[in-house]
Amino acid sequence: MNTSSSSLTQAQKAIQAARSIVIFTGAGMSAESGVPTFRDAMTGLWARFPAEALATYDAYIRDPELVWGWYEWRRSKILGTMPHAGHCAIAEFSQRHESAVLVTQNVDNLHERAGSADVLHLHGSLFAPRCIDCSQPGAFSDEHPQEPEGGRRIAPPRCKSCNGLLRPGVVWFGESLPQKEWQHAKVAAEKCDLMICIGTSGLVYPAAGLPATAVRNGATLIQINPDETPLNAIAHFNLHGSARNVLPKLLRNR
Ligand code: BV8
Ligand code: ZN
Repeated sequence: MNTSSSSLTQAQKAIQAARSIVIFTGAGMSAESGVPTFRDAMTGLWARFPAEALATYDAYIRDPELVWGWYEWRRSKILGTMPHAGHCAIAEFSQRHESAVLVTQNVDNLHERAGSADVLHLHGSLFAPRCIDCSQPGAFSDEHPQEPEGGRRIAPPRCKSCNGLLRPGVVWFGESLPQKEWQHAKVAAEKCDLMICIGTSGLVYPAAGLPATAVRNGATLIQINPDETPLNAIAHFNLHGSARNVLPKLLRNR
């Protein structure tokens, strides 16, 4: 980890002094569990599409089998992985700091499987399919689909109430974020005195605006990311390392 021990110590002191903490995670949080990030190249059946082009309502309506197959491939990859030490460090920290708010852009369930509760999913979840017509929640037939690495086209299941197609329970580009989760996350960012931002490229709005909201309202911002992002300019601490390596050191006994 190329994080200077002094910046790590200073960041630990800032956490110790904080009274209201928000933890904000992006796809880089799940990378070391083997879940591809949105920046990673698309593979197999979807290699010719940028993720942003597939993660839309129009793409789904145009080719439901291609898009449902992509989400089932992603769901199968997530079910085949485990949360890593960084997810566990966040879960243990939240148990010691009940007022800490965990906000994620991720659609996987790794925070929950590490023991975090009340996770605010701003971009929905792969594990909550619903009917595209009547919004009735759907259920998966098999808990762990074994999808081939290159993926395959899959006909989406049908709604039990109106026979409409099921859609993934995620927020697609061009769709609004879930109001309750978004309002809660926005107020938490406005009111916190420290935000820890892990594994996000800071490119997808409105979620990507949360760190700036926190800083504008006087909070200290700690960023954990091996790469530079637009957040480097506003973070008080840029810990250039990975989620799995940095989080256990940063949050240990804090
Ligand atoms: C909205 C679910 C408006 C789906 C996702 C045209 C029309 C409409 C809207 C727009 C438009 N143009 C722009 C917009 C706004 C748009 C947007 O921001 N687009 C971007 C591309 C510019 N936003 C939206 O559309 C949002 N809705 O604006 O609605 C509206 C208002 C009113 C009424 C109607 C509409 C909805 C955005 C949500 C999209 N859905 N996910 C799915 O998963 O398939 S977002 C998706 O991309 C992911 O969930 C993820 O959140 C995001 C990618 O961001 P990151 O999480 O940051 O991940 P990324 O891969 O980018 O970066 C990973 C980072 O981790 C990197 O920095 C890397 O260095 C780091 N890393 C890597 N390894 C590690 C690590 N860090 C730590 N440790 C490691 N080991
Ligand atoms: Zn229906």
